Amino acid sequence: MTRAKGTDRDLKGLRAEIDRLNVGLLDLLKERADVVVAIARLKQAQGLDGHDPGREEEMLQALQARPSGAFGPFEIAEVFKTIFRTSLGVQEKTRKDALKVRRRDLVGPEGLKVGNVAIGAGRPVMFAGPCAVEDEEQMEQVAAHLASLPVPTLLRGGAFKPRTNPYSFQGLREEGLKLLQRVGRRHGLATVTEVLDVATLPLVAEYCDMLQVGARNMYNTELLKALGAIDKPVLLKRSFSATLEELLLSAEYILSHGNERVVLCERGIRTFERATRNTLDISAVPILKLETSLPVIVDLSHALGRRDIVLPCGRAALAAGADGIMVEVHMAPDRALSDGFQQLDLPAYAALVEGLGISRTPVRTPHGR
Ligand code: PRE
Ligand code: MN
Repeated sequence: MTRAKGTDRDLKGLRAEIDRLNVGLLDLLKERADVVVAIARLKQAQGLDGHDPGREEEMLQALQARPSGAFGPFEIAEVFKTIFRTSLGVQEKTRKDALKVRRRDLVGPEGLKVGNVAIGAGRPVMFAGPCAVEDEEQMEQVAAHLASLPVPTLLRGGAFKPRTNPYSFQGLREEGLKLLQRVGRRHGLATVTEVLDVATLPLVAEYCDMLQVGARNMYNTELLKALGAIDKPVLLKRSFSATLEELLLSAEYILSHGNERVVLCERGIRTFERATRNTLDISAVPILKLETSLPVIVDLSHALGRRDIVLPCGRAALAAGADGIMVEVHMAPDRALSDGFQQLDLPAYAALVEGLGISRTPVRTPHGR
């Protein structure tokens, strides 16, 4: 009895000693992690990889060569391999935190201005217009209708069209750019159009207010770098096979080359589902908002590829925190030269705007900032 009590007391005392050592070890591990962060920053600045198996092996051998009593080479390897593995996590977090795209101050409360429209200022914005710029009459009719509605709107329209089929209509090119600019100005609408490559970038930038990088070009790093060097806002669409991390890194290309005026666009990803053209990833909106302060919009037309569900999906996008909605509009979709099946006619567009309630939406505090 007396002996057992004594053992209890010894055990308690020893455990107290372990508790003290645990705290000491943890403090040392934290101190070590701080040094790993400093090393990670240095390596990143030099473009070096975080993982260095050679260095790990060297450290392990040096540690295992020390006399260590009950804590033999095997135990040393077990513990330090775990420490090295956690270092990789620390390095990855350091790399992510250093990205410009993750800054919380990229867009202030006044939003990102394109012409007279403020994107991400608390009131959703419409990006509307035909899939492709076709002729003066088409652009005039669509633009006049858009301008007649009481919502902040940018006029979209493709002049260079990246079509899947090389025999499909490829766009009016420079003539289309001029037309888009002329009609946009006539109706006081800022314009957005797609740029396909570095070669045509100066031409496209000359005529439009915002440049769109299409889903097919999200991985075109040379184009992204070139867009970083110009003084025009960029609408960056997510590729149909891109993770959100990849989309953010594409944005980082533009930001790191000097242009911080970027808007991200979710436009559906490819899945096995065939009921829609792509699968609208609503979760992309709040996730992107957590990761970056860049505005985020949703392209309903290319995500869905059908007209009958644009309103509920548009409402979902806005409820998820989207700063705007893109939708294709044509006065006669059946006669459209591209994507006719998904374009809204003028009354359907007016009904969508009404249904989304944007004209009544009061200015609110932007989500996630
Ligand atoms: C460290 C981290 C990861 C590498 O694989 C090797 C070593 C470590 O934890 O000690 C530090 C580090 O990045 C380095 O020494 O280069
Ligand atoms: Mn289209």
